[in-house]
Order: sequence, then C-alpha cells, then structure tokens
Amino acid sequence: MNLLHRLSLIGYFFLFINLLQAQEIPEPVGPLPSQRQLNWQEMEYYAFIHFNMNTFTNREWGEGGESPEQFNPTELDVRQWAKVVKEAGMKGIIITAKHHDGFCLWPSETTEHSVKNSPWKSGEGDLIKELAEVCEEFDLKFGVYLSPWDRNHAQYGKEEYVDVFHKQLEELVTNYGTLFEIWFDGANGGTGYYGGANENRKIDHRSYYQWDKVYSIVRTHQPDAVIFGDNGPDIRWIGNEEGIAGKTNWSLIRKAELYAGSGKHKELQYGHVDGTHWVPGEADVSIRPGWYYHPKEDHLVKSLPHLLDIYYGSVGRNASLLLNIPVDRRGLIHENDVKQLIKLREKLDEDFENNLAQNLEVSASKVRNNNPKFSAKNTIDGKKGTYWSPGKNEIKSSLTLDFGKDVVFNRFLVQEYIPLGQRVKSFTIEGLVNGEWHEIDRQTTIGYKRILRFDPIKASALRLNILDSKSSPLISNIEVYNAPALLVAPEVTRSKKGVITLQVPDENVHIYYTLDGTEPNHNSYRYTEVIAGGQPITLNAIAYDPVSGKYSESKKVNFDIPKTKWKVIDVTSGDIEEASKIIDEDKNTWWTAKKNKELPQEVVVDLGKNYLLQGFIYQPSHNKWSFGTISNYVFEVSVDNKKWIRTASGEFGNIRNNPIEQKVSFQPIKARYIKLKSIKNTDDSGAISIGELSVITVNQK
Ligand code: FUL
Repeated sequence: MNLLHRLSLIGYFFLFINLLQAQEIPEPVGPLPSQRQLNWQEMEYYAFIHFNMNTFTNREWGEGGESPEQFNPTELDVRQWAKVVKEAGMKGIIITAKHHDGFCLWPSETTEHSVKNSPWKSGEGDLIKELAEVCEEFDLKFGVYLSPWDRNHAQYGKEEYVDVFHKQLEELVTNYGTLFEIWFDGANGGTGYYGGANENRKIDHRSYYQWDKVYSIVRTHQPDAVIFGDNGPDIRWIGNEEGIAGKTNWSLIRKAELYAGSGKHKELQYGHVDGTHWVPGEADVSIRPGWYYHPKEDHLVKSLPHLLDIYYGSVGRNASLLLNIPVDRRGLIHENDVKQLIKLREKLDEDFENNLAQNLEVSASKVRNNNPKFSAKNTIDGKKGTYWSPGKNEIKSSLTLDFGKDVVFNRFLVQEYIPLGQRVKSFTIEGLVNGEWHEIDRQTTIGYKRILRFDPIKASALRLNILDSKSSPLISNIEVYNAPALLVAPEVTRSKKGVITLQVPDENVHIYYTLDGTEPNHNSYRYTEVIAGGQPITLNAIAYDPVSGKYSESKKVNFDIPKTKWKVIDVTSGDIEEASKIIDEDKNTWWTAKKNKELPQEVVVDLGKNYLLQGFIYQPSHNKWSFGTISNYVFEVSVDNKKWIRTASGEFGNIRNNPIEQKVSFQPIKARYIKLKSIKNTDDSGAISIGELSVITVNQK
C-alpha cells in the first residue's frame, strides 16, 4: 500500500466517524435562525427611546416644517438614561435617530435639519455619538431607528431622496461603533412639509427605498446587526403597539405576504406554521400612551400589573420586548417612568428568584438512541447548548420532573433548542397531586422561550407532554417557580347604580376594607361581594397576601351621592344620549360636544332631587385622542332649571399638561340642576369635552 493509498483510507475512516456523529445530531427543521438572530433573541428585553423634535413640539408625528431651533433640551443626560435602563435589567437601547419629521439627532452631512443647527450645545452636539459611548460604558447594546419616511425633505418621493436616505444610513452604520439593531418603520408617505411644498406624496413602500441596497449597506458595515421591518428581514413587527405577542407564536412567516401595509396584523402576531423565513417577533410598546413625551401623560405611566402582562405576553410568548421610554424635554427619563421601570424589575426578580427545577430527578418517555447526550437531565443543567430529544420519529413524548415532595408552583418556563428550528405545535403540563395527574395548562407553540402563569398548584411532580411537533421536539431548558402574589392596591369602582366593586389582578390575594376612614388590615371587613354604595361613603381598601402576610398600599376613595337618578338634560351641541357618559362613573369613557362650534358650550345635569352642594369635580378625558378639555369654566346651579346661580368660575391651572381630576369648592347651596360651561379650552377645537362630572355634597368631607 503506498502512502497515498494509506492517507486516503485514513481520510475515509474519519469521514465515516464524522458521518456517525452527524447521525447523532437531530435533523434540522427549517427555516433556521442565523447567528445574528440567535444573539438578538437572547437579549429578550431592551429599551426604545423616542426623543427627538416631537418631544419639543408636543406631537407624535411632526410635519417636517419644524425649526431646528425648537430642539433644545436643558438638562440632557444620557448617563441617566443608561443608568435607568441598566437598573431596569434591559439589555440595550434603540433611539429614534430620525423620525418621520426628518430631524436628525446627529450632524448628518445630508441635511441642515439636524442638531447642528439647534441651540443644543450651540450646534456642536451629536446625540447618537453620546449615546453610543455611554452604552458602551454601561455594557448596553445600541441600535438606531431611522425613519424611511421624511416629511422634511424637499426631494421625498423622488429618486434623489433615496440616495439621501442611503447616505444617512451609511453615516449611522459607519460612525457609531457596533450596532445590534437597525429599526425601519412601516409608516410611509402621506402629507408633509417637504421643503415647503406642503403636499401629499405617495410612494410604493416595496420598491421606492431600494431595500436590497439598504440591507447591503447594513450587512457590509454591521454584519451582526439585525434589521427590523414589518416583515423583517431579520425581525418582524408583532402586529400591534400593545407589546403583546400571540399565544401561538411561530418565529416563521410567509414573508412575501406580510409586507408593510399588508394589514395582516393578526398573522404578524401569530406567525405562520409553514413560514418560508425565520423572522421572529419583536413586541414594541410605550410605557405611556404616546411614544413621545407629553406632560399631560405624566400620570398615565402604565401600572405594574399592566407592565407584567406585557412582559409575560411578549418575552413569555417567544417574542422580545422593546419597551419605549419617552425622554422628556429636559432630556431626562421622567421620575414617574423610572419608578415603574424599577417596580417591574423588582417584581420580575421576585417572580424568577428561586428555580424549583434544580437538582431533581428528571425522566423522559424516550431518549434518542438512549444516548446520554440527549438525556432529559439536559433540560435542567443550565446550559443552553444541551437539550432533551426523545428521538427521530418520536413526536408524542413526555418528560417528568420529580420534586420528591409536594411543592407549590405557579410559573413554568420552557425553551426549545432553536438553532435546529422551531418545532413544538402543542403541549400540556400536568401536576401530580395525591398520586393523580392534573392538567395545569394546554398551549400551542414554545419557540425560544415560553412562560406560563397559572394559579399556584401543590404537586409532587410536573409532567410536560408534547402532543404535536414538526419533528422530534428538542427541549433545552425548563424552569419552575412559585412567584409571590402580586400585591397592588385594589381598584375601586362604583357603578351608576351605586354598587361598589373592588378588584385586584391576583386572585389569591384577599381584599379588606374599612368604611370609617381608618387604615384597613386583615381584621377589617373582608371583601367577598359587591358593596352597596347608595349613600355617600368613604372606602379604604387594601390587598393582603395570606401566604406572605404582606400588604399592598391602601386605596382611599370618597364616594359622594350615587348618580342613579342623574340625567343629562341639555347640551349646546352634540349627542345628548352620548352625553350620559359624563355621569356613568367610568373615567375611561368620555363625551364631547361638536368641534368647531364657538365657545361657550355647556351641559346641564338633573340630579333627580335637591341636595346641599358645596363643590363639583371635573375629570377631563384621558383618552389620547381627546380634545376640548376645559381650561376656563363657569359652574351654575338651580333648583328649578330656570333661575341659575353662578357658584364658581375660573381656570383649571396646568390642565393641558396635567389633565387630572379638578375639584372646585363653593359656599353650600341647595340645588337640583347643575350646569358646567366651557369658556375656553386647551385647544382651538371649540368643543367641550368631559370624562366624568361629579358633585361634592355637604355630607362628604
Ligand atoms: C410607528 C411610528 O409611526 C410611531 O410614531 C412610532 O415611532 C412607532 C414605534 O412606530 O409606526
């Protein structure tokens, strides 16, 4: 045997060994994620920052004709942003480098419409640079939002602008270090300033921007960055701006069908089981109603229960969470937002503090070739590269965690080994209670990560049953937790009929209340059914966790006379039936008179009988589209709906920025009819609008 011969035999031998090993690796089920998508997926939770011209003009979409002079933060401090984001446990920041109004937060060479012509740092500032540097320092990843639509640019809609857009992108991807994500918005074309033309310009989103070129600019300079667009190419929109992914959520889509503007929002939310491309979902949502900062939303930062629903509805459903924080006009994250971000962090840390699926006996119905490499134990070894595989043709399969004693749990976290594809189509989990299996939950997809929340169950074992899968399931990780109860002050509402309801998000929490103004505790009345609130009443309620013995903050509400017999009997304009929304005891509904009617406009309410009145309460609408909020008012009362007496008039100071409940007192007076008149409002709509109108009677403090 000559040397050549011998070498080739050795070669065959190694090839044979390789083949054997290859057989051991489960067959991939495509489409598969790229490495950059895998890296991105592990980030899970990161911040969006909407901060740009709109922050200063108090708008959501600027027209493009704004002056750079208007961009003038007084205390801008990107270190504060990074510190807050880091403390909130987020992994990176994506900033609106340019929004639809075209203003650039970096001194772009392509336009005069940028920070270089603003008073901020005398035109010497570069916000993208500052933020990129601070992210690096805080070990946060950094990404940019670049709006393709540009309502400032004179050439928008023409070929020339596309070059400008590409150039802007090039500036961003070459000058600011490593970027993890480039965000292209789907809103495109329409009316705008366009260099003074002030007209409507339509483009074809699919062809106008030359996406192939756009992607190649990104890939050339930032090969590791994922590109977000409605249907990808790397990351897709989740189909809503509520931050909620579908319970079924495939990381696959039939890409060609879900282009920007296709209107297939539900499909974006769920993905497609038979998708042609791997394009996982990113759930974007703002911590306030608007994406940009508006002082009037300072009291509307999302509550902890809402933020938790968002987290579990996104990260818990195979999506990532891009939570927006609108930086304010000072150039700081507002203290109210900071508070909620930290509350969310603390609660998540508490929920996932103690993994009960550790050092346990794990067994599986089958293990691929009985090879320990695919053993069930891999699901609790804390390593992301190992997984349990039941075997080539094993679809229906199960895995059991034996706790060895009764344990209580209410969270189940499971992950597929996605480098080889997303497979599981349906599964259940069961708990072994007194020797019998009880179904806890039944769901569809898993993907990168699925987290289930359910009522606490006491069981000695937990079983995961894969019911259907594209091929043998590959489960890489399982965690089990017993999250402490969510303790927040009860929500207190009264119906128009005077029935009071108390609610907490966690059913395992008890509610106690007092009616004498004192602080409640678990010796007070226990709330088990609705409370009759037919009289003025002061209710103080608290939530109590019998397991931990902890209390929430308490909530005190003064209810005046119920509105059972109240009726709106006159309005200057608008629908009088609709106007009953102002006395329906629901702060979320609102009514408005006709726009463009001249002020004053007024409403008259009949209280049904005479009361001794000493004030009224105006709750403006907090709907984000509302208008006609009253800023200057006159309040009158009458016993007969003929002769009216003015009891109060004046201004609701700062109501435009802070549209909270306005209480006005006056000398006690007997009356059955009340009239609220708007003399001036916060906009020029000429309308009057009201969320809720109430009175203060003499009996009530
Ligand atoms: C939308 C934009 O039009 C909004 O202004 C905001 O930037 C949001 C994240 O995307 O489509």
